Amino acid sequence: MSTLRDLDGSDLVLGVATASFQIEGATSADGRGPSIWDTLCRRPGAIKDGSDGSTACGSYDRVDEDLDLIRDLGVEAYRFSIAWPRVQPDGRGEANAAGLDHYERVVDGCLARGIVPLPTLYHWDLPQPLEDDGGWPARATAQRLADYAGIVARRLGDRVTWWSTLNEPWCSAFLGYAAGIHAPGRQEPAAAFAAAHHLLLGHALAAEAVRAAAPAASVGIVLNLAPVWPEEDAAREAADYVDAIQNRLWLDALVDGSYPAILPALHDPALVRDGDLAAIAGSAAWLGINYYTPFRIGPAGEGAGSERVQSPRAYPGAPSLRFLPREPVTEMGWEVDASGLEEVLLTTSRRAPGLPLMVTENGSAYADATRSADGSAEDDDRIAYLRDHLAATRRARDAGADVRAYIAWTLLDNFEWAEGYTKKFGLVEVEAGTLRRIPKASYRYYAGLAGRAKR
Ligand code: GCO
Repeated sequence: MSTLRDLDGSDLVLGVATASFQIEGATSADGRGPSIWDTLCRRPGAIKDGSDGSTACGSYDRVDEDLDLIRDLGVEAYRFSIAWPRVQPDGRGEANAAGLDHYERVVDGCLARGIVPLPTLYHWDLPQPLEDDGGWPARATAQRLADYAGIVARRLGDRVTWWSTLNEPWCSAFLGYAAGIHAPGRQEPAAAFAAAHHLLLGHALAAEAVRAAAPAASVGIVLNLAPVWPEEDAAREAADYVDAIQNRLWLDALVDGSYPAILPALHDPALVRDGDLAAIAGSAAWLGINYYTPFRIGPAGEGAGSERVQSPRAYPGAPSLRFLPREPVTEMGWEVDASGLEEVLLTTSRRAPGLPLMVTENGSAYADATRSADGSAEDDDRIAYLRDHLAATRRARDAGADVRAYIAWTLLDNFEWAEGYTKKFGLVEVEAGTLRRIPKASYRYYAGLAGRAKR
């Protein structure tokens, strides 16, 4: 057994990430309750290919096979998420032992292979009964998250050091409750701002609950931050507003205990109560950054902007705007520009001095049409993306950003939310029907880098 490395910053640790709903399948096994994503998948038209998460990669029943793939890749960290509805099928009350057992197998399987486990407590699979009671716009959901976090930390806190509470709360709040593209698929701008605040409050309460159960724990949060670049002067105001919702809302609250003045909904004392911001400030011991693309903003005008980059409805209250990605773009329509990652790491390290950073997700969707003689994908474009973004991460580190880890998204081609199975981000292909894992050229490339990093 290799020895476990701590993420102490002495070198950049490489890893891979997944998320529960995207890979597990087995959505009714061992007492799992329904989540808001199971519900959204049944809504006609919500998922591009009409698919759902009931099979996904079948990872719930393939823990050892997947962890062996990670071990053979040679990386040192595995970021995965814990499905709340497996641990608390109703989102409250007693723990479901079988659900906790599953994640104990994942954690112990990591440790046995010398891999640092990096669990995320909430990657979007809210138990449906909590949505029925109001979801994230309801303040009580924040306390539910803390109760659930305490349950998990009491079981796994002796073996896990680095925890994250939420994955990309911007998506939960603004894609879930404003744009309505993600679960629960509501289009209620006021509810989205309430959700944003309760997610942050929930993070703060959950972090406290984890630390109470596991005093040595380092509890962070994972944000999808993006540089926002106005394409012309006329777009400055819109770009500033997008930046406020995408980036400043979260960082201002976590670092200073304030919300941007430009977002009046977050200055309502009925929503943001005395003491809330004081609890949120300083509640993250590290920050995870998920980066895929910069946002170039143009003013409304001739020609449709790219709705595929981001829906303007996800920025309620913004002056009218368009997203204007430049070529080259990935299959998601997202511009490829590694300098955006370097910029976001450097600006965040200045904005949040003293907080270690991790690149908790970064990756690319491509069609993988080119095949080698043995049938495996020759995904040169994904290799180039990985190479350039890893280099950008190292440049930011060399320039002084305290970046501890680079975690590639993602191990397996999986359920890509509203895009269903139509977008492939994996280093490993999952054959439809058999669920056989077939490593791509990018897996072999990353394995080469991981081997070199350890020497
Ligand atoms: C995310 C998501 C991933 C997505 C990835 C590509 O946190 O945004 O964690 O689940 O699959 O970002 O869209």
